[in-house]
Amino acid sequence: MVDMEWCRSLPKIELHAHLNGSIRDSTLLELAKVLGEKNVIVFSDVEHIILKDDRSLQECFRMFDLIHVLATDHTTIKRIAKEVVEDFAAENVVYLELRTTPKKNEAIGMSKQSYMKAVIAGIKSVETVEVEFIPSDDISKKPVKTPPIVDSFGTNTKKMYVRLLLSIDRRETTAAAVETVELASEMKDSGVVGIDLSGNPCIGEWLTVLPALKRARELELPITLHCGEVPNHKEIQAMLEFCPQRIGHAIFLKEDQWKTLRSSNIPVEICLSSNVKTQCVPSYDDHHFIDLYNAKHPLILCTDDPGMFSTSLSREYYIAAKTFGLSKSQLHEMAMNAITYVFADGKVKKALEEIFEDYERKLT
Ligand code: 6MZ
Repeated sequence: MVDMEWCRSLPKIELHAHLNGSIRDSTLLELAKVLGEKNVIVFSDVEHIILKDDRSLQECFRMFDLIHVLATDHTTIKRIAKEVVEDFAAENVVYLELRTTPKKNEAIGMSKQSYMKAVIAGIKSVETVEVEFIPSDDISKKPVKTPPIVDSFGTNTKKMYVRLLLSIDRRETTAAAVETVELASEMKDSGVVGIDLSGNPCIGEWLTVLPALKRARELELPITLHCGEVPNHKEIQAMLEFCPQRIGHAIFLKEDQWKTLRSSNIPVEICLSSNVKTQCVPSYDDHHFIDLYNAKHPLILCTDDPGMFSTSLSREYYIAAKTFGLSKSQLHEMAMNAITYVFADGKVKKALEEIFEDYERKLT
């Protein structure tokens, strides 16, 4: 029988997780308390907002604005990047493609570059698992201080691959979006493997970001787009015609757009809890996951924002199993298939295949 413990023991690949959507509630509360003491915010006003579980899509974006106030400076960014990677490692995530929007804040001397430096410093300071971050020749030989996580199945997370996607926020200007793309290209040797387009889907225009996405393509940066989180059919059409390497969500597609998606074979990053909690999908039973799954369309189960939606990747696998009656071997196959869709190079894919083969050997 599939239970949470089994889902946790399964090696998993996370391809759609936003850094600032993955912060622990305890950390957010701690940061809010400090800002409350400095009279920057009123703690009692934000405490219940942080602890709220169900948020509409628009409430989520208001929450992100609050999170960006709480997690502003380099030290905090470093801390949250470390904690987020450790939390994914604790769920037996063996490859994490973490995405974040590089931020500029002149008042505190932050540039998009220095923001990313802080994120990387956080990833490199992880202590609970050996993190392979920069391509393997630079692999950190730092000893792991805390023993690796061992579960009752005898599997343990010894090593985790982490790569980064730089996100363009839909609020940004073309120039700011191009700046992010250029930065991503400069950082190809520092763990950046692609570009994401995200942000409030009710804000911004496709044509504003298109030049930046075309530039990313010129620079051979793989692209994933948040597509169809709201029923903007003109934009969904344009996104499908652009033919990115992956898309996230894919909720509000019209019949002919489903057909285009199906024939294009663009892999879909599926975020069950996010879609249901934001009420973009009425219930787990109604989720389009099962149509894509039955059609054997490439898909990857992801969390989106484990902090925001109080979930984990193990939990998303468990929800999929419970809702759609998937067996252990189906979940294992789905987790392993994700290797094909990672943006990292062939060497990493090979290493991931070995991790899954090793896991299978231990089971038999
Ligand atoms: C669209 C989302 C999102 O980049 O500051 N983000 N964009 N749809 C979603 N579904 C719920 N969840 C998160 O992480 C937070 C940012 O990620 C994007 C938003 O732009 C949000 O501000 P970073 O690390």
